[in-house]
Amino acid sequence: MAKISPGKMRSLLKVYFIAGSTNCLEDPRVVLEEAIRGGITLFQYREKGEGCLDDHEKLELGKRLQRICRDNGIPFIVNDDIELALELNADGVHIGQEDEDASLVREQIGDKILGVSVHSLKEAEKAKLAGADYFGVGPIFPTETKKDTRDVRGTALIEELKDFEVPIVGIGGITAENASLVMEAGADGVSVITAISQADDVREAAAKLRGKIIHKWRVK
Ligand code: TZP
Ligand code: MG
Repeated sequence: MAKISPGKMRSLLKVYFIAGSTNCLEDPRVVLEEAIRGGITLFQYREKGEGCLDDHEKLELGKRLQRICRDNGIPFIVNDDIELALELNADGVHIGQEDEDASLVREQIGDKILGVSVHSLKEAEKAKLAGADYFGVGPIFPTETKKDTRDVRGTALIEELKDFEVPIVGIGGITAENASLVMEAGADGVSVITAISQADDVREAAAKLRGKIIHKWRVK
């Protein structure tokens, strides 16, 4: 697989759904299927938080969610766990600043998609040099999902990173109501956990978010 082009990456980032078993109100497989029906463009398997699955169970759920993504043409990204990503032959990996060094991860994953969370211009420069395919920027708005986040920064960093030529996705407290602010600041897409995984109607929530994005920023 050749390295993803920035244009293709930008189109995949539009409605980026992130979830693991602890985020979902029902079977994560059902949630993912419904989210796909609603029009998500990319999925990240993030098995974290109190009561999350480990080892074999984490691998098994990953396989099942990856199968659903494959059957529906949605690329499957693994959060943090490089070993799991390689074992599953996932489409990519997303890492934070507390995880392994991005250059080392790039060496291990070859041409797979590499997403890196950045919180400053300096971190962004380093991630770009390491070969990041996209930046995750956040938390944009307050979030209950991740307790150890950096300070809420609004869209300021997205605006600063606009001319970096690396696709950008916003994260943290994003909903259908505030997604336009993230896009207007210059992001290529929005990534959400709660807005989709905890919705009464997952499909409708994903479709509503997609509707806000493609209203102005058409998915290619
Ligand atoms: N990184 C920064 S904020 C966040 C992560 C993983 C959580 C986003 O979750 P939500 O529920 O969409 O606010
Ligand atoms: Mg991490």
